[in-house]
Formats: sequence, structure tokens, C-alpha cells
Amino acid sequence: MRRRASIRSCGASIIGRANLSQSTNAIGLTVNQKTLEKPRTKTKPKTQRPPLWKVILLNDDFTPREFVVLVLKAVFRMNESHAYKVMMTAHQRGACVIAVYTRDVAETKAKEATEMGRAKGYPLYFTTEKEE
Ligand code: TYC
Repeated sequence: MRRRASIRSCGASIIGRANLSQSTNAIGLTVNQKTLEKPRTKTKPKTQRPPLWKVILLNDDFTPREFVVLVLKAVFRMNESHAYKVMMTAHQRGACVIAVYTRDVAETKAKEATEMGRAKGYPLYFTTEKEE
């Protein structure tokens, strides 16, 4: 009986470099061997972070302090003492960065908070600014 052997490359792909070596096996066939080496350089996948936007609270002379605190608690999920400190900072310094979010969230919250004041006839104002 005559057998014909057909040896084909399996086409496996190699990441990094490979050294080819040839040897003869027990039944006289030539065997190609690939020795894998570790790649010398690593490529780090880059994940982009979205830019952040600051929400800024501006002071005015008319909005009651308690109302500013109420808005900070409702829209920016602050507790009483944090909201009070933030309100006092804006009151004393003229403005205060109160939080950072992605652009959409920052703008939506600033509008919502400003609108709460407007609905009551107060000039309370929140603005946004891109963080450097
Ligand atoms: N200055 C206001 C007052 O004395 C209170 C206030 C604080 C208003 C902070 C706005 O962002 C503000 N009634």
C-alpha cells in the first residue's frame, strides 16, 4: 500500500517575532519549528477620557441664602453642610466652582438650577466652563 503524505502549513498567525528552525524527525521528515519570542515593545491601548466642565455658582444680592442651599441640595445632590459651605463661598468670594461633569451633564444641571431661581423671580445664576 502506498500512502502519500501532504504536509501543509496550518497558517497560524504569530504575534511578535518567530525564529524558524529546521530539524529531521524520527521517520525522516523535515520539521519546521517556530519558536515564539516576546515582542520587544508593548503597545498600550489609549482610552480617551471626555473633557470635564465646571459648574460655577455666581453670587447675587437678592437670592435668599436658604434658597441657594435648597437648589444645591436638589440639583447637585449635596448634603446640608456641604451646600451651606458652597453657598457661603460664593457669597463671600463672588463665585464658587461647585462640581465637574461631562459637558452635557454640567450644562443640563446649570440650566435646571438657574431655572429654579428664575421660577421664583430670583437672579440666581449657574454657568459652565471647560476645565483645562
Ligand atoms: N448673597 C445672597 C444674599 O446675601 C446669597 C447668595 C449666596 C446668593 C450665594 C447667591 O450664589 C449665591 N442673600
